[in-house]
Amino acid sequence: MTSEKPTGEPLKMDRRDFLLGVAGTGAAAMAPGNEGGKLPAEIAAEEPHQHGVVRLLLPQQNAHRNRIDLLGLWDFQLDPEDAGVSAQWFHGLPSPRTIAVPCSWNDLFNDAADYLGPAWYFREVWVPAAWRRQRIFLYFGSVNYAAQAWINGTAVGSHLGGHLPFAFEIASHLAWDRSNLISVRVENVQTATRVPPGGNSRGGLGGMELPATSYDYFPYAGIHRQVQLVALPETYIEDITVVTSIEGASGIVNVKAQANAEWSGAGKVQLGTAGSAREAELEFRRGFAETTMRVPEAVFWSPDAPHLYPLELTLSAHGTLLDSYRLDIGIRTVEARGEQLLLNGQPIFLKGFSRHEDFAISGRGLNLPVVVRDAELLKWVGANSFRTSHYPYSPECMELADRYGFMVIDEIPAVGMTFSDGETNIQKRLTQCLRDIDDLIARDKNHPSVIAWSVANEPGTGYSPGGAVPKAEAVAAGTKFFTQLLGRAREQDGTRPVTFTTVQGGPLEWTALCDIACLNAYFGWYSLGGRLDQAAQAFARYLDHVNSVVPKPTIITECGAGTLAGVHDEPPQMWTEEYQVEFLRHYLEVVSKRSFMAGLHVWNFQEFKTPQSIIRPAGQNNKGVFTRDRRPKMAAHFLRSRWNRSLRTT
Ligand code: GCB
Repeated sequence: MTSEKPTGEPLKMDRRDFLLGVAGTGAAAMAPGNEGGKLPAEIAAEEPHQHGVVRLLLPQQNAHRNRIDLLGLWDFQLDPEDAGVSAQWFHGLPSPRTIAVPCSWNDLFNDAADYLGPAWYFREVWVPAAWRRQRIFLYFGSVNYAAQAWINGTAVGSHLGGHLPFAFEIASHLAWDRSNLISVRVENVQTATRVPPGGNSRGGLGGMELPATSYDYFPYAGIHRQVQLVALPETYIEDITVVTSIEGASGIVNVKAQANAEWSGAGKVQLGTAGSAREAELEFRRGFAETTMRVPEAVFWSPDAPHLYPLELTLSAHGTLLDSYRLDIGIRTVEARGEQLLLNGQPIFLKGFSRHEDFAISGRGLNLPVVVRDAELLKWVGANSFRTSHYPYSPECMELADRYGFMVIDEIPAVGMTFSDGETNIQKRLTQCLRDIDDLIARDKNHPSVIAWSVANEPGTGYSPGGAVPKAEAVAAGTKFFTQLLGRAREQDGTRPVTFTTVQGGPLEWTALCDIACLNAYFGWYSLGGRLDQAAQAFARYLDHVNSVVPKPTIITECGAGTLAGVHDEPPQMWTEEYQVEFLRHYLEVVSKRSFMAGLHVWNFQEFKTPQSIIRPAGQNNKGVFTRDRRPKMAAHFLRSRWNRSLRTT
């Protein structure tokens, strides 16, 4: 067992330590999750490359842009022998069954429950003749993890990494007099150099979990979000960046726009609704234009008043509109200053959850009713914030956060980063993380709800006594890694704080590189279980220690206790609903007494699926305050009574 010392030493007896203690390391490569179909050796050895990827603005439909949703029923086939490419399955699948898109495949088919190897999606689509002179793209909102696409048998591109959008340009491969065949090969093989890494140098989870991962959520695989054919005009808006500031009662809105092909010409920005709209002219030179607008007596975006202004950007030539794009923007500022987090210049306290995109049957697939229900429940319970642990959430979820007024810590899928398995692996993960942060910021930078970027969850040194890499070396490798990754986030967006969430007792050298200290804490669960008074004292010492080393605004980004819904006891025992309430009561008490605390996110909003193991009953992490089907436990009522009191109240 670990001891509680107010130092930088590891304090958390987490499930990794627990399992490693039982099972030792090194079993992950042989783990059952990697057997669900012989894994192609080349995937394990050499990561396929990403090619042909185009970044688009979130597709929308208007007089100049069009899209065809490809959601629905597709043909589907597992490819455990990885025979599909050589057998040319991109022309048609030999013995398909039917799958829903979007959806994870794991909860649909009994024989695919733990399968993460290659699988094929296939369907036909007609492209309207009216699109002939347009730029045409095949767009995916998220495919987990590696995707390769073919149109009519021709490879059009490949992409690595789940949870973020990508597109391939396809017009030259399309047929106009017949239907087109789309096929997509998807796999989510767990390897040490992916993000998140699978069975990695740390031994993953000791090979005792099914499927073997190095993280505590189910590695759902499949086409998880929108798939669309997108038609854009020859000259189109490639990117828009909106940055807002405040001067007295006025909002200042800076708009930067990018047109494709270094286009030069005229454009316009319209801000606000008809009647009260303001306009500014844009002059594009070599594809770039910028303007700044003032909104007197602006309504600033905040959780209490999440006011959005419609912004429309247009391109035109000789009086003819070429393209337009519409965004809803919020005017607000966010800043980490001293030990406070400021929204519109006022100290703010985040109340809410770290979450998961997770639901029975649809898995990690976009499930719009659940997206809406979750926003409603967050409001009901009095939350004003959440973190997109442990990966970017759907664009629809982010849109709702803008509308409902949730302040979001937006995170890339960098869970389980370690620094003891050699420079080559570390560099490969860094390459993927840099790509992820670029793509995340490109996708979400115009959401007023996003108040911080998180570049990782719970990185660890990966050090083990007797291992090849001394601890100091691993810490130094992590420092180098996070200096680069946080630096990249700041380079892409200088207007939001950047951070990552630190594992209890993790190296504070790394936390010091962040603008906000984000801490995950499990005193009273993984250590000092059942002894909540001692746990609260240890937690308080830990917070004060971190603050003495990193005197910055501090947020508890995770704290929670496993809880079986409907199980009660007095006095509270671990796993009972009473214990979860008392656990949270103790944490709120400690946090409320510290002025440097800028928020608390409970782990987790809802119960979620995770690999099967001896510490996760029925393959589920039970720390949810709501059950997996979103029914409140006692703790949800407790939080509601605390959080609805006032914004500042913890
Ligand atoms: C953590 C992880 C999260 C786990 C949680 C737990 O620190 O960030 O992914 O699910 O602990 O319940 O152990």
